This record gives sequence, structure tokens and C-alpha cells, in this order.
Amino acid sequence: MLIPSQIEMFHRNGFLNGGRIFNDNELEELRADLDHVLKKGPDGFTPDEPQPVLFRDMGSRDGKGGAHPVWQIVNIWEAAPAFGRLIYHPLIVKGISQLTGASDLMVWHDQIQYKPASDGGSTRWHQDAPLWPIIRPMTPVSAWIALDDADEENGCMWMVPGSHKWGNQIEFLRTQHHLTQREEFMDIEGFSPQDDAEIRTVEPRPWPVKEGEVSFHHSMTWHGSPFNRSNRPRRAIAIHYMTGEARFVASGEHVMKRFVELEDGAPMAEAGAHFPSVCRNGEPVGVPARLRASESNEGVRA
Ligand SMILES: O=C(O)CCC(=O)C(=O)O
Repeated sequence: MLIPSQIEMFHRNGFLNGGRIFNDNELEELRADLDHVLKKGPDGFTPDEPQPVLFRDMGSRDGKGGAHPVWQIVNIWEAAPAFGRLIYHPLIVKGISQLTGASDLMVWHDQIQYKPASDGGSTRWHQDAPLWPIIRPMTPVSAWIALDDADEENGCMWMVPGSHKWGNQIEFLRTQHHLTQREEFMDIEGFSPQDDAEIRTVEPRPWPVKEGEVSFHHSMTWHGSPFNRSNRPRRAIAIHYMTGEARFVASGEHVMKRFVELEDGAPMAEAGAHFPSVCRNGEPVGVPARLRASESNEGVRA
């Protein structure tokens, strides 16, 4: 459970470190499942086996792996048992419920972002919600879990405090896509927050997160992460959650759209199995029996 001062800090800044929630064994299990998926690679899944929705290098034009890769795996929860359980983690789910004030939550999607040692690329400054035009309102909150210590050297995320209250600034942020290195990541220029904004200065700051800790960020918070030039990998997963109020916007495009068979404006709570419900009436639903640890020796390790 988050305490009131943490919730207050989240609402002021737009992000929060929720502390360590995994022990070494649990972390090892997540890393092992991730390593297994990485070894299989984007083309390693047969059509009849559970697999992620997307597996690509965000840093290269064809997604197949360039000089400075950022490996993005969307919905690893569908392909690997440890991640299948992770999306239901009661501390994560309860935290999201507290931060959104929502009693009903569904998974929107997850994504691994893996920056290999030495040459891992950057994730440019952005806000999440404007990149998700098939759901409204823009209220989701994400949990970001570090599978390795993420710090300035290996490309931790950077955040801009207060930016979640500055509206949709995705077009402005696109003008900052030349900022890719740690030394330049703070050099955002050309934006002044509204006079009545709670925080009125643009002060990007590195946001280190230790392995096993969960960090939360609002879907309108400005964030990104520079190159990994260290000799350590940077593995992490973001789980993006929707609140019960989320509705489908049929005119938008998104990689998850092909799984939504709803009328425009229908509740995303009715979107089906790719968007599991994880919290009902304020209570985490818990890990479904079929995914509990003792029964999880199938799936990706097969
Ligand atoms: O992992 C990163 O560096 C970026 C993740 C991100 O953009 C997100 O979680 O919304």
C-alpha cells in the first residue's frame, strides 16, 4: 500500500518510486523468462505457441536490430509465465488503484524495453497517452519495474516533474528527438508551462530505479531514456493499465487495435482476453489458478 504522502508526491510530480517489491528469486525468475524470449528472438515463435504481440528493435528502421538497439517486446505477459503472473501483482495493482483512484483496472498492454550493454539506444522524450489514440480518457498510470539497476550510466528513464499537468505536448516533444545521449538529455528547449501550472519550470531529471523496485508514472508525464553506454544491460518492463472508465476510440491506430472488436465508444472493459481485468471494486483479483507458480512449467520454457 502506498501512504498518503507518496500519493501526494505522485500527483504533484507525475511519477513515484513505490519501493522494492521483488526478492532475488522472483527477479531471477523474471530475468530467466525474459532471457528465454530474447534468445528465441522475433522470429523464434511458431504460430501455435503463445507469443508476444510485438518484438522489434525500436532503434532501427526495419525493427530487426540496428547499431543501437532498444528491444521492445509488447505483451510478454502472453508468452512467458513469470510475466503472466506479474501483471496481477497485488502491490502493483493496488498502487495503480490508489494513484488513479479507480476501483476497476484492466491491463492495456505491457512492454519490455531492453537496452543491451555498450550500445543500447535511446527512447526519445514522449508522453504515453497521445501515442495511445484508441483509448480515452487519457488517464492511465503505468508501473515500470527494473530488472537490473537502472541508473544514469545504463540509460535509466528521465522525467519532467509536473509535466503531466501541461496537456498534450507530443508535437513539441517530437522537436526534441535529437536528444539521445545522457549528457544532452536535460537540454529540452522551447517550452514554457502555462502561467497557472502547479510546476512552471521544465527541469528534466534522471530517474534511477533499483532492480526489483517499481516506479509509477502518469501517462501524460514527459519521459524518455538515453543511450546505454555502460557495460551493463538495462532490462525493464512497463505495464500500462487502463481504468474502468476507458473507452474505445475506433478512429485511432495502435498495435493492440487488432484485438479490439468493439463499437466506437464502448467500454474497454468489454474488450476481452488480451486486456485482462486485474482489479475489481478496489481489490486486486489475484493471479489466476492456471498461472500460479506450481503450474507454470509450461509455456515459454517448453
Ligand atoms: O523503459 C524506458 O526507457 C521507457 C519506457 C516508457 O516509455 C514507458 O514505460 O512509458
